[in-house]
Amino acid sequence: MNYQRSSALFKEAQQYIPGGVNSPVRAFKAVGGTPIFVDKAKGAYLYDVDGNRYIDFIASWGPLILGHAYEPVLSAVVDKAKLGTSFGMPTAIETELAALAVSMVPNIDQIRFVNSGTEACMSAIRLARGYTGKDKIIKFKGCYHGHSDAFLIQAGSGAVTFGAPSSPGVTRGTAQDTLLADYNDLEGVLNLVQEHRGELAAMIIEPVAGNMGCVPPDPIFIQGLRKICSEEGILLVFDEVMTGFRLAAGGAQEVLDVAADILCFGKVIGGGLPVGAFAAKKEIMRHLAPEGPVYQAGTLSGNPLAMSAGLAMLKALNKGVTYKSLAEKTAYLHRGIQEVLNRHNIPHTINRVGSMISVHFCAHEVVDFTTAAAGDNDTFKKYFHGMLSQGVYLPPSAYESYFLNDAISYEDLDFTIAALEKIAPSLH
Ligand code: HOZ
Repeated sequence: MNYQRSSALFKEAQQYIPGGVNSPVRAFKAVGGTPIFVDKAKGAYLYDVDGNRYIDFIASWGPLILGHAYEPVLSAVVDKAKLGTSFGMPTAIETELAALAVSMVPNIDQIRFVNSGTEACMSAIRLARGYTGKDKIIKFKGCYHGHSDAFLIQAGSGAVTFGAPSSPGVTRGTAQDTLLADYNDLEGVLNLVQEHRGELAAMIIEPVAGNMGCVPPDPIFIQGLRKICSEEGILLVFDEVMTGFRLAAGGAQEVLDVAADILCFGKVIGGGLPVGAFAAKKEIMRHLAPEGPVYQAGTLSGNPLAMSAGLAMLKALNKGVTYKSLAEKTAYLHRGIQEVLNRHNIPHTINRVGSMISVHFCAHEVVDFTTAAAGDNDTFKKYFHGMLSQGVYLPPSAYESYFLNDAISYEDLDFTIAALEKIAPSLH
């Protein structure tokens, strides 16, 4: 494939934008080479500025569940834009989307819209602290909850990909209020809770992790967290930025049958536009300004274009048919990849939940950050570039989950599996 125009654009971008990108994972640093610059996308396919076509397995990191440039979302945004793009005043569509989200997600009465998943998680923790009057939180190693200070401690995603899981710039004071536990280690959480009894406001977790690859929770672990939080008066916060409206209409809570106290959303709830949200029962949400004292605000929050995209997306997903089809396609991909890698004797572990899946180049199970980090990154690099050269776009980091979209057809999946068959000999 020819990446000439992408290379030229990347060079120019680096002059004006740090690292040439507006979010680190995009820079391809973990896999080497030049990031491809997107020209356009439709359905399952991305087209770069050099005219190459790729089957897209990241779907803008999750939100495009029904594929790129999905018609109902497009027309909703275009129609809305003609009526004005931002007011900083209330609009009816905010309530419409809020009511629909509340009807789809278990265990919430109210929702507040913000502009990104980062904002959602940051605000959720402030609310939890304001509600409980406690300062400390527990987060899990390898989980990523956006880039606000309290979470950039042993974070996953780009933070770990670029060797800064605990970022400079986060003060010692902030860091000491974030306690760390291992994903899927209930015993470790119990010890931490005992050690800090009476100090903990919240426990925040990706109920299915997607920022150390895809890592499912052990049912005993996730149910155990619920029990500990209820017994100790700690709020359980599910970061459903990736899983919300993707794994099921009711997100991970529905799939895992575990109730959280505060839910964080992003990506999907904006149909691919910049939206985040956090939600809980009234008893908790009434502590939020202007009703209560916990402050949170934003001029672009509830932006009409973003709300219209989110509303069109959730209406489509609420019909419920997509989830079965997506899970079946993802299972088909899983089997196909597994067969090829087995045939070529390439050690691997594949994790999958619904339409989230990741391939780890190791022979052991991947259940937490330590086991995810022990994958063979050299093989991953060859795999990523090999697939890219065949027209398959995968996450450019071993620490990210793939997200399938329902525009991907079985022909696309066969093409992807055949691409892997072609490059498999080079993975040794
Ligand atoms: N943190 C995102 C994936 N987990 C990547 C965002 C981006 O680079 O667009």
